[in-house]
Amino acid sequence: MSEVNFDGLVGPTHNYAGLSHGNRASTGNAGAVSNPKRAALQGLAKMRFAASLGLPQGVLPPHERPHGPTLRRLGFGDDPAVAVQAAPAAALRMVSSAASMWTANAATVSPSADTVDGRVHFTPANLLANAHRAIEGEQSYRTLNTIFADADHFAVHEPLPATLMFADEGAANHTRLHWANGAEAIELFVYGREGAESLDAGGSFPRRQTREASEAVARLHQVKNAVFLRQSAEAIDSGAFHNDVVAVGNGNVLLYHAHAFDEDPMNLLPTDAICFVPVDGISLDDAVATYLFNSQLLTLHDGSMLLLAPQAVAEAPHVAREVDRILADGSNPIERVQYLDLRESMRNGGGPACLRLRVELNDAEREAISGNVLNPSFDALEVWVERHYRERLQASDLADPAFVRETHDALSELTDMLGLGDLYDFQRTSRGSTADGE
Ligand code: SUG
Repeated sequence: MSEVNFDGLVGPTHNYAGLSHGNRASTGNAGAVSNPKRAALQGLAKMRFAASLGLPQGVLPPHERPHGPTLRRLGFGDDPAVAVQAAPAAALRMVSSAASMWTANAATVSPSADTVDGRVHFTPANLLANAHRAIEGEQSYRTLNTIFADADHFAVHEPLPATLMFADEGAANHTRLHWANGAEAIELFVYGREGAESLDAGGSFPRRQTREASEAVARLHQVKNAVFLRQSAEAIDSGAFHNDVVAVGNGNVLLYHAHAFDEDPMNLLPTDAICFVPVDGISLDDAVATYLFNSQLLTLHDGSMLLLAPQAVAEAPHVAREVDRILADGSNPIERVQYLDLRESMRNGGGPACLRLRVELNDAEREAISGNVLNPSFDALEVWVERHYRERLQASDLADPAFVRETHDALSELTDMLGLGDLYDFQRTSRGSTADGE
């Protein structure tokens, strides 16, 4: 089995709308002018770097934005290019967000080695805590069903019921730890509140994921070995709206801020098998400001691990020193760090690890993938971005019908390039099929 990272392509509508209460970067950059082209190219550079290490790299297409189905359901009519002129600014921001780029929130994935029926299971996240993200589940379900269509190998479940009791944020709150050459594994499900608690559970910021949602996903996936752990209130109130802002696991290594969890993970996970790397040399505020723990932890071919970290870590000397300490510490396999500039998308509060959905696959499963999404041509994708993306985008542009047509043209060309057929609602309706196509 090997891990394939499916990175989300940053969509052409990438903008700073300040939509995520509790996500400090998102609210702090509200109203700034964005550069979608640069954001997409920075994301592609990350994919290229991972591929240059000899690691399999996949890509997931952005969602249709503005989201035609939501505009239609809200009474703005069938044609998104007309609807954007009638929709008020707040509705437009909601249906135009490019947040689907953060594919760590697209779904939770359990590899076949972990599941009773021996299939890879996917549950698209319902992302209920934020209106602009709650519209993603439907498209994520369709996209994953298109790519992982082979029912002998894959099971794509529907998103959990759309109630706050089952609010689910996907793989950002899920880590698979494994050892003994993959023969032993635990899936760690992290949640922020009990379903019966209010969204902020008496704290400052929303607790996006419920224990009930995590348990339902583990049940649906028939996970043989699942552990449930609550995020600390302190971490969420410092701006760690997802656990992957304060912890990252890979192989048998769990790297985490010492105050990430409500309970010491050493109490719940096998201490003889897992290499715990708690970090208490930096504050939660520093962790959130630099996104150190939102690094990707990658296993290289020699078995050592590389931390693919945001540039902001390198620029904060005391945080970078903490990284040097981790690298120098011979009791963990993390040996290298690579800093990458993902600033454009990070200004919305999503770092390197948010941009990727990890799917561990064996050879037969890899063969069973549909579409040209695995190891695509990064050259061709860059050319596509250069041709279609704007370098400046601000709120008023979202109401421009020409911009809607521009994004549709870009997305149609992309689905052709990736061999994904009519993936989007606007493609299905314009070709005369029903909204759901089936
Ligand atoms: O859900 N930001 C995303 C960032 C998601 C990061 N993902 C992980 N940690 N895995 C969010 O808060 C901001 C959109 C805006 O403000 O325009 C936003 O949706």
